[in-house]
Amino acid sequence: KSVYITRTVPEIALQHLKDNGIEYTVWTERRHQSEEELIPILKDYDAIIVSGPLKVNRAFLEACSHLRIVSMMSVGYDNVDVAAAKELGIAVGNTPGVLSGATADTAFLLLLAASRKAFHMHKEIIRGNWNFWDPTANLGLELKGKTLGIVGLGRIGFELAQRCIGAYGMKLIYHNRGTNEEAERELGAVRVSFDELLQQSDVVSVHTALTPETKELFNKEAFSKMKPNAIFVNTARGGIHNEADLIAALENGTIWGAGLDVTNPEPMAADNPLLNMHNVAVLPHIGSATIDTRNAMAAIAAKNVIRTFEGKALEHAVVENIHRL
Ligand code: 8YV
Repeated sequence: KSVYITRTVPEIALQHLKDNGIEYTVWTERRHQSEEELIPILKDYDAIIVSGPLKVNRAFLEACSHLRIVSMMSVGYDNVDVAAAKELGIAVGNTPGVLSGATADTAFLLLLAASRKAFHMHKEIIRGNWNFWDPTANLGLELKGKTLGIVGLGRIGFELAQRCIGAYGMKLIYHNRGTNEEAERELGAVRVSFDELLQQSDVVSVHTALTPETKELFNKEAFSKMKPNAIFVNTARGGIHNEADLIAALENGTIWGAGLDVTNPEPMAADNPLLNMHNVAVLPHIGSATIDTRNAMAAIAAKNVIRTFEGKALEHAVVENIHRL
């Protein structure tokens, strides 16, 4: 049994595979392998551990139908055709839960950075522009008692809300398909329509998956319904906002600021106008990038492979292993 790993992963994943007598190959070059390039290679493998933007679509899965599992080292699986995997009997695993705290921290960091223009100020010092100030310069916004609106309130949103409530006593409203009873009970969350959320929130943070329904959900129309003092935070997927519309909304003062860990496309070009805006904080998709969290994700991704080969149910299944013993 052998596994192909599309990028360098924490050692713990390799250790788990070794301990279970599973051979592996890790692609260590610092470039993304295309789907076409991978298909002929994968004929010799029974499993793949995926991190990054590989398009695991129907054509890819059909060409690699000898794979028994696509093990995502991520919570997101928007790049995987789940229906096709199911039809072809290929399991799909992911790594939810363990990355919620780190991702919520990233959203909180971006929110604070955008509200106080921190990244811009930092660049100003480096540019040699800290020559003078007056009491009306460099002013940001405070978060105390304001309203946090979460679109897609699940585990990550819950942890962000805990931070915002604990630090600033923020009120929590959310827009989900269903009710999040735990958040209503423990955090006093109130479920509202998407439009109500846009109109009432001082901070709008996105934590939903990228799906056909959420693709470019944040467009010109949505931004126009937000408060002029609102901050938009996206740590989910860049495809959920329309980037040209976001840039226009920030330039026109339709909204006040933005904190982005995800962009569209990724990587972002160095001349993107978002990088030179006062009230915008951008990070290069580091939501889950802590040593602890990436170790935990790597361990689950490896265990999902091992469990598939053992004929057992996955630790975390998007599509369950049908060859269970
Ligand atoms: C990482 C992520 O970018 O979990 C996700 O959905 O986007 C992130 O954790 C990455 O996929 C790590 O491999």
